[in-house]
Amino acid sequence: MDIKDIIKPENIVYQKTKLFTEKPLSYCPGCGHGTAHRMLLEVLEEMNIQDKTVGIAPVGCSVLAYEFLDIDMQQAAHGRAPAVATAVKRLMPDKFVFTYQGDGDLAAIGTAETIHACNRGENFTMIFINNGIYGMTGGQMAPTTLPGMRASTCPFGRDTEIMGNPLKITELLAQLPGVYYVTRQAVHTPNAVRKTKKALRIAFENQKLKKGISFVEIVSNCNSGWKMTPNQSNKWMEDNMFPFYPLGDIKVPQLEKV
Ligand SMILES: Cc1ncc(C[n+]2csc(CCOP(=O)(O)OP(=O)(O)O)c2C)c(N)n1
Ligand code: SF4
Repeated sequence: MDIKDIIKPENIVYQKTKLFTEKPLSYCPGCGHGTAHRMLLEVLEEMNIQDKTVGIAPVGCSVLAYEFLDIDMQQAAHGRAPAVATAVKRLMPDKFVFTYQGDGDLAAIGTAETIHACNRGENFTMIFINNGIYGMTGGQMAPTTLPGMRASTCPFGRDTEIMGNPLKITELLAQLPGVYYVTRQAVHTPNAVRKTKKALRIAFENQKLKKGISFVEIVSNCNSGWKMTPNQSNKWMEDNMFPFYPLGDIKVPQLEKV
């Protein structure tokens, strides 16, 4: 039987969103970045806001996000995405603006930009991919590296006596008055993917209502940096990352009286 006889429109139940470009993703097989991209694009498509959205790409493995997402994108220097997003949103308030950043980008190099944009209550969406290390540059320790977790700059595991404690930046940001909605999700199982998509939808709906920062952390794997197979890394993430970074909503707005 010819493949064309199988792939008929009526047989297709799931396919690549048209908001992905034709560029093959540069991520390692098994990495959560690609799934996170897809969920983001599905939400933009379902809200029909793809022509009104500007994404700010980071430095890190997702530096090339502008090659993969077929929407308007601006690349920012490492850690500066929230500052660039502030300018874009203020100059074009009718646009939907989001940042997409790793933990090295958002919680280390861009700590100041992150905290101040959140504290000011800028009206955009922040997507934070936390894989516990600096993926792109070879798996160095990040502020998010767990106690005892191995990284290329702490090959015997993070010793908090010497290297300090991990930073739960998401909980910290939730304390700030300019931050409206904070949630921590994952993309390693179909159920987790569904919840992430719902969270991203809420975040963009909040932006429509001009509510301030909506912050979606996605705890993710870096199977290459962790030196594991994709399956091992997902299991390791469940056993080690989730107890320290529990999934679920952290700050949910109270229902407003109508
Ligand atoms: C100011 C600055 N410092 C350091 C670097 C080098 N650098 C590029 S990517 C990267 C790590 C990125 O890690 P992360 O943000 O966690 O993203 P991931 O690759 O894990 O997705 C670093 C340190 C840089 N480009 N600019
Ligand atoms: S190095 Fe890690 S974060 Fe980067 S693409 Fe590979 S698995 Fe993903």
